[in-house]
Amino acid sequence: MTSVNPQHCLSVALKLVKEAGELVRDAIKKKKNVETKSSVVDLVTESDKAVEKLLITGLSGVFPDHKFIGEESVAAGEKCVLTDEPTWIIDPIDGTMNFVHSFPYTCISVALWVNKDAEVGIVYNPVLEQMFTAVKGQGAFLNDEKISASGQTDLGQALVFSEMGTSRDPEKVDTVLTNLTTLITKVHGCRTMGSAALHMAHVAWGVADANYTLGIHCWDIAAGYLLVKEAGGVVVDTAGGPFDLMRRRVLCASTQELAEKIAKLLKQYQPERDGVSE
Ligand code: LIP
Repeated sequence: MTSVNPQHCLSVALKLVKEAGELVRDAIKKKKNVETKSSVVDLVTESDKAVEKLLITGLSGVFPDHKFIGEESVAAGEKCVLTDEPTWIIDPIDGTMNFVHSFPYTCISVALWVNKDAEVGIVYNPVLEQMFTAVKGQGAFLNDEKISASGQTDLGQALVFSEMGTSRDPEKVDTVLTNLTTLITKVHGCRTMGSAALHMAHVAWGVADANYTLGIHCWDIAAGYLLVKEAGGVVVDTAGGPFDLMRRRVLCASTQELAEKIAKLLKQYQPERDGVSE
């Protein structure tokens, strides 16, 4: 089994993520060059590309044998393959739509997975200066203070986050709206803030009780997965079964009981897996 020194990996990645954060904090105030990818609302800017380059260059300089899955590298044609090898999974700007609008709910998401399990997770909102970190087995932290999931089990008292997504496929859009219609009268509140990684970080923080998204990519949720688990929450498939990072479906919650209650209510949707063409 391949092994890494997770604390060393965390400290190397943290330094680079803070550097990248300065770039995002500066760029969010300025005019952006926006391009579209899979749909007219799937956006990329020069900052997404610059942050990904900074992170991959910096990490591969220290860890030359490690592999990478980066959102913008995959968009540019790189393979999206998760093996047992140490693999950094990077979303340089999660919440690009928010970033484009200068809405300060956007983040850098960096995770290290080894043997197909998460070892390190970082989600950083550089605008609000919120640094969420986790190392497997060592808890989850916000700006170095330990955080915990809320422990909520009551659906009627739960604040539930979800995402609209960037697909405009009618079946997908219908699924998103059906699920909101189902949940709105059963939960305390529904929120959709525009960054799946931050949603998961907020479940870990205990200020949201659950988050689900259908059609999400591995780079949006690879770090949030570890944050939620290390904060005492659960991460499962949207139908309630075991979580599969490449399946593009995630449901996380403060408790197993709450996750099960939400999973039972959700209409399901299965997009093409990440890395399916490999
Ligand atoms: C986006 C996420 C958002 C999700 C979109 C998309 P990007 O990531 O922030 O939560 O709904 O489908 O994946 O493109 O901003 O990194």
